[in-house]
Amino acid sequence: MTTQRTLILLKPDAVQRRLVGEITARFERKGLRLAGLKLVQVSRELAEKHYAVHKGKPFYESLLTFLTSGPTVALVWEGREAVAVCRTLMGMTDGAKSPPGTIRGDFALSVQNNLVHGSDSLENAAIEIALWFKDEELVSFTSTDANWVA
Ligand code: DAT
Ligand code: MG
Repeated sequence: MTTQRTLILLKPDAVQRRLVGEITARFERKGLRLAGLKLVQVSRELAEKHYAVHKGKPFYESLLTFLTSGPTVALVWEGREAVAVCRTLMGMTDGAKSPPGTIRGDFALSVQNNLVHGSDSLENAAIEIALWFKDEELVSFTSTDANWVA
């Protein structure tokens, strides 16, 4: 069993559209364990670091403007194969192409305003968690249903 941690962001459109509870519930119901949670007004500096891999792309500036346009909820989820599991729950980047049942498939139509970010590899998850959270902001605990969820 590979227990992993991954970073999820509920981006400013999710907060503005009051979808924080709905989206968080999907990760919770899957059986993932919450290890970190906070509301952040993202600075330009943090947005640049977070999306450094996209620097130079045509949508880069617009993406930074979007991520800094309002509060973002940052979460760390923990559990078996958490990185891939979260990406599956999110769906594809383009909301219009994302299948129903996924977060983006159910609630997003846009490519940019697609509600959620999720780390795309275990390596990037570690880098992103360190970028968004201090060690002391993360909590490890045994959930009471651990034997049932695996
Ligand atoms: P994902 O968020 O699915 O990992 P990504 O890492 O390729 O997607 O891109 C980061 C974000 O940038 C994505 O959530 C939305 C935006 N984006 C990606 N491709 C885009 C495009 N062609 N036009 C506008 N925004 C785009
Ligand atoms: Mg990505």
